[in-house]
Amino acid sequence: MAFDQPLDRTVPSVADAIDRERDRQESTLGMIASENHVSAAVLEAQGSTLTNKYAEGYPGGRYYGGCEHVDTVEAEAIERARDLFGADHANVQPHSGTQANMSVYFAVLEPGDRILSLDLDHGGHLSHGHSVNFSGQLYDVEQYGVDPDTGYIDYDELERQARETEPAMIVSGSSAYPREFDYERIGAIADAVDAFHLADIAHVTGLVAAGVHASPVEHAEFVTGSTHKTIRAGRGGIVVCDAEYADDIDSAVFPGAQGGPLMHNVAGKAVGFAEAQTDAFERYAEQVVANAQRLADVFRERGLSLVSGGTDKHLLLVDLRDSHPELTGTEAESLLSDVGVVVNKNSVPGETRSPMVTSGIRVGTPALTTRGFDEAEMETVADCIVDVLDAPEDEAVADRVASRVDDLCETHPIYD
Ligand code: DSN
Repeated sequence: MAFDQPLDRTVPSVADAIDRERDRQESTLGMIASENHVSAAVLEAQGSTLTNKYAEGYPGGRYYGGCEHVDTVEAEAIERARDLFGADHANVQPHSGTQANMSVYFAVLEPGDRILSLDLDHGGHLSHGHSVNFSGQLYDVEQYGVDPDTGYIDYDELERQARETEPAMIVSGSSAYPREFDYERIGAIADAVDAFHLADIAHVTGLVAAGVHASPVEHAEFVTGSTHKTIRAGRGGIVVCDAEYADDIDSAVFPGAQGGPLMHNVAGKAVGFAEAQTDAFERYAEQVVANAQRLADVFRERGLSLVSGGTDKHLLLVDLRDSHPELTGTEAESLLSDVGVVVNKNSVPGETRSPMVTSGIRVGTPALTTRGFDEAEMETVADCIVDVLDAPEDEAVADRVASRVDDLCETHPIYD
């Protein structure tokens, strides 16, 4: 196998799968709230020779020679992250949001310490202490939730739980909670019980960077995020923190939780962060939220129940139990996939079905907004979704919606 041959000659099966995945992304409406499309520049950085380089350590202090160029890249990613989030310190090496969270836990907690975090069924994340994740196995986890009547976090109850359980850390942040967190209130509760506050902004990293979502940086010792959701910097994670914890976090990321950083991904972050510092990105982030709110308006008008009644950000959580009790989340996901609308099934507060079945779907706008969709087009998309859910066995409806989806995809190419 010649070293310098293109992929389609050396391993055509993989080349073909990559081509087909690109076609799939171009020819469907990607509405998984945690997904997005990175720029050609980020793709170029991530597909570069930086993947060949070992760089354990940090810029200016590595355990390997030949790091002068990756040092430049990482230093730039760090500076751009500090600027975007107004933070004293940034570590751009975590391979994912989960490993960013792991690093924060390792930095300041001992095994057995107590974490107070949002329940998974109420929108939380596995790495916030779920029993199947290292976080639930190493730490003693208490969970807070949303008010069953409003769908909003019950901060009075959270405060009561914090005072009663005296956690070492309170985690704010979520995967499927459609409202802004009151970071100031959680920070004050954490201070009152002498706990650390970790704000995991994985889903809203880009919205916080653009200033269209509240920032937790003033109210949390640690802020973690992923870099491939609402910010388009390629797959990875990040930690920002106060200066006093900089050394602890750096040691916890490397050598504590990880070995060599993925320098091609760090380069993707540097490029994506540069893009996020532009006015165009701020307009993008505003449009993400406007699109989600328009989607919510149409869903409500057409009778869907939304957890908390709507959204402050990029995602909606549709509770199908009232409007479509005959449909599970899995069935809704599958029906929509059949017409080219890609969403994910999702547990809802008070869930009675398994995580593989669920009673809800989560719908997000970051990727469609990257393709240039505006509110008027979101109305069309919303109608397409509800038409299919309302008539799951009507082939004429499915054909009409699939054709409309094709039109929308053709008029909104991603990379072409
Ligand atoms: N699995 C991601 C999501 O879809 O929200 C979070 O890590």
